[in-house]
Parts: sequence; structure tokens; C-alpha cells
Amino acid sequence: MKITFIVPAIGKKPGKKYIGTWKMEPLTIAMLKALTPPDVETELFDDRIELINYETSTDLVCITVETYTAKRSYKIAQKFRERGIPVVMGGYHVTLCPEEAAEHCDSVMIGNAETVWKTMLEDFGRGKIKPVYQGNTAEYDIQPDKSIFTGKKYLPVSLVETGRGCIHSCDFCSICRFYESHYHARSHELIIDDLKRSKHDIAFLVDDNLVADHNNAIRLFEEITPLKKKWAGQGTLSMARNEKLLKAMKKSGCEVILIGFESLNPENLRQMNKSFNLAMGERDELVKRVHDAGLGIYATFVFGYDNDDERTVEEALEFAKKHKFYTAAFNHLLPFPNTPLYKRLREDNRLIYDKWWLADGYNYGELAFNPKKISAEKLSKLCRDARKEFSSARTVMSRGFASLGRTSPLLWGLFWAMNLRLGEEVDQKMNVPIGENLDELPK
Ligand code: B12
Ligand code: SF4
Repeated sequence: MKITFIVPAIGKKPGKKYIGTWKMEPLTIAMLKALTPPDVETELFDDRIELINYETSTDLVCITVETYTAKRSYKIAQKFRERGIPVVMGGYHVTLCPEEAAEHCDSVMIGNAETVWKTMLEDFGRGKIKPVYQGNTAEYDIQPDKSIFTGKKYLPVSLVETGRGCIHSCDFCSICRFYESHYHARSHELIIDDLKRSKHDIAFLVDDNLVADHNNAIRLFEEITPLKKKWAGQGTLSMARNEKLLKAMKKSGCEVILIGFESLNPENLRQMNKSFNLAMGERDELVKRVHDAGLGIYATFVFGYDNDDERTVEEALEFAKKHKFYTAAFNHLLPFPNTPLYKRLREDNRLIYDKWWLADGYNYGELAFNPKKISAEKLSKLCRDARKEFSSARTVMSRGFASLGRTSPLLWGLFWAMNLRLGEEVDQKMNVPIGENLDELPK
């Protein structure tokens, strides 16, 4: 039996390069490969870095689908199904919208694959694949098999999972829908083993809130310190209230931590069900503590909540410049399917498209709903301009020198490469036509 794995791109601009910072190893495929018995032949086409061979000789096509890649995934599936090759789909979007995905493939997998992948392959082998498989989100005790990436050009960063899910319930978030607001910590033995196997010196610890449990996090950081890796991850400002945690993070090799500030406006934080960001205390002081501990911050903001107006983006930009963050994202809000945000906007008749992810003419960077106090076009432009300004030579220089005092020489070097690239990418990302230009060669 032979399986063809596919990672779809979100879409391509004719003749342009695909987004550099998105070319990370797709850990998802390494997990599916690890679950696959060794006698099954496998191949991978990563649409972000290569052309898909639609004529490949294969028995089964397995596509990982995110909301941004859904339209393209459905088109790719159609091409294989026209040849009579069955297609299985799984991933975030499929779990959020199983009925929609089922219209475009032979079988959908809801949730995680670990507990059902082998059954699905056995059913397929007997010619009896089921239309739906329901995975159990709690069990994942295997190591990824990254041999499937051999010969592919990805960024030199190893993705290592430390936990799945999140206990919070922010109204815009797909993760808490997928994991029903539960967190599943991964065993420290597996994490350490995974880090030891990873071939790069820099790791991205895949966890949506690495510091959800301070004591577990401190223990983990103490255990990985001897591995001498440099790493980045995602957490909340709550880490700043625990000096022991900050010290353990730094000592274990943490250089940059992504923090979702989302909004500086308390009413917006309440509306998005993220008031826990408010309960942590004085924001400037907490940011200072994280910086003083020698950690860079990747700050993320989201705009489009009901209290946002033309000033809001500027205020966030000023805040980000004041603290000289390692980097920052100025995103507009996007209603992902099956989230409370999506339902609220639909009830209020504020959606511009019923399903933006499938809509003709929908481009990356555009709003898919009408904000209350600002027009959709204006907000999209303000986000773009904030990204441009934050990555302008003047701002990058001043942030770069602040970063010198915080992060290690390795990450300082990376700072320039990353920030200059991000600056270049602002307009590369803007207006990528979602799902379009299927046969465009990546550069
Ligand atoms: C690492 C990461 C990235 C990396 C690289 C991603 C990659 N594909 O290589 C970078 C930084 C580049 C990135 C970029 C973006 N990302 Co991202 N990313 C993640 C993150 C943190 C981890 C993904 C991962 O490796 N997980 C570990 C694997 C093992 O888990 P998994 O993918 O869920 O796979 C399991 C199941 O879903 C299932 N499964 C998955 N696929 C399939 C396929 C089949 C056939 C089957 C049977 C089963 C199956 O089985 C797997 C094993 O159990 C997730 C959040 C998260 N915690 O998962 C967000 C996430 C996937 N990203 C998200 C988004 C929105 C984006 C961006 C659009 C952000 C932006 N605005 O710029 C871009 C799009 C880039 C692109 N697609 O080209 C969203 C997607 C939401 C959605 N509804 O689709 C997520 C969920 C984050 C979020 N906050 O909501 N991302
Ligand atoms: S804290 Fe982050 S991962 Fe958790 S629900 Fe909120 S946005 Fe999602």
C-alpha cells in the first residue's frame, strides 16, 4: 500500500515566492508517518515548497486541512478523486466543519489521529473505509518520524510538542473548540527524547500555553536545561508573576516567548472572554519583568472587536514600540468556523461572506466581517500599515539593540534575519488569493 500525504498552501500569487516564514516542517505529517506501519510506502508533497504530482502512483491521499487551506484542499482532493484515488482529510478545519469536508473526500477524521489511524488504514486495506473516524484527543504517546522530510528545504527549526489544547475559552480561538477547553500535557520523558532526536539547535515548543501549569513548566525547564537547546514557545503574561519560572525558562534556553496581548482595551478583552489577561496586574511592569529575565517577546494583537476604532491599532503599535518587542503581529480578527465569535457575527448579520474560507475573491489580509466602529477596508489597511511601520529600518534598529541585551548572540543574529524578512513579507502576504493558482510553481 502507498499513502501520499499533502500539506496544502493557503494560495499563491502568480509568479511570486511563497511566504518564507511559513516554510516550517509540518509536524502533523511526521506524526501521521510515525503512526503508519513500516510496510506501507509513504510520500509527501508540501504545496508550500514544491509542486504536487497529481499523476503519482498511489493508493490513498491524506490531506491535512486548516481553515485557510480548505478551499485549496478541496480542489486538490478533486484532482485525485477524478483519477479514482480515495482521499482522507483531517486537521483543525475538518474537526470544526466535518460535514463540509465530507462533501469533498471519502473519509474525514475528527480530532487527533493517534487512536484511530491504524483502524482507518486496516479498514482501507479491506476496502471498507468508513466515512467518519472520531479520534480521541487525549492520547499521544509516540514520537514523530521526521524521515519523511528528507531532502525538503524547511527552516532550520525543530518543532517539538510539549502539550495539546488550552484550558481557556477565548471566543475567536479554534484550539479551545478542538480540545473543548482541556489541556493535555505531554510526558517529560517523551519531550526530552524528542528534543534529543531533533537535529536543529533551535526548537519551537508546540504548546498553546506552555506555562499553563507553573510547577509542571518549572520541572520541565529544569529537565531540559542540560540539553543546551535554544527554544521559543507560547505562553501568557502570568509567567511574569513567578520569578522562579522566569529564571528556569531562561536557564533552559528560552529566548523568545509569544504572548497574546490581543487587546489593550479591557472591554474588548471581556468581549473575547480573555479577561484573565486583565487579572494578571499592571501590564508594563509584567512586560519589564519578562525582559529583565532575558527573554524576548513576540507580542500578538488582534483588532476588530466592538470597541476598536481608528486609534486602537496606533495605540497597540505605540505600546509595541515602547517595549521594543523582539517581534509583533498586528492581526485583524477573523471568524473561524464553529467559534462563538463566528456565531455571534452571523446572528448580528455582520459577516461579509457566509464562509470566507471558500468564497470567490477572498484574499489573505481582508476582513470577512464588518467591525462596529471602523470600516472593514480601513481596518485591514491599518493592520498592514502597523506591520510595515513595526518592521521599518528605524524601528527594527531600535528594537535590535534592545534585543542585544536580552537574547543570546544566536538569537540576536536571527533577530535581523527574521525582522527584515517579516518586513519584506508584509506585502507578500497581503492579498494572497485564498485557494487560487493551484499549479503555480513555488520559488
Ligand atoms: C506550528 C504552527 C504553525 C507554523 C507551521 C505550521 C505548519 N503547518 O507547518 C507556522 C508558524 C508557519 C504557522 C502559520 C500559520 N498558522 Co499555524 N499553527 C501552528 C501550531 C502552533 C502547531 C501545529 C502543529 O504542528 N501541531 C501538532 C500536530 C501533531 O497536531 P495537528 O496538526 O493538530 O494534527 C493532529 C490532528 O489535527 C490530526 N490531523 C491533522 N491533519 C490530519 C490529516 C489527516 C489525513 C488525518 C487523518 C488526521 C489529521 O491528527 C494529527 C495527530 O493527532 C497550531 C496550533 C496547534 N497547537 O496545533 C497553529 C494553527 C494550526 N495555525 C493556525 C493559523 C491560523 C496559522 C496561520 C494562518 C496564521 C496567520 N494568520 O498567519 C498561518 C498559515 C500558514 C500556512 N498554512 O501556510 C491555526 C489554524 C486554525 C484553523 N481553524 O485552521 C492554528 C490551529 C492556531 C490557532 N491559534 O488557531 N502555524
Ligand atoms: S489562551 Fe490562547 S490558546 Fe487558549 S483559548 Fe485563548 S487564544 Fe486559544
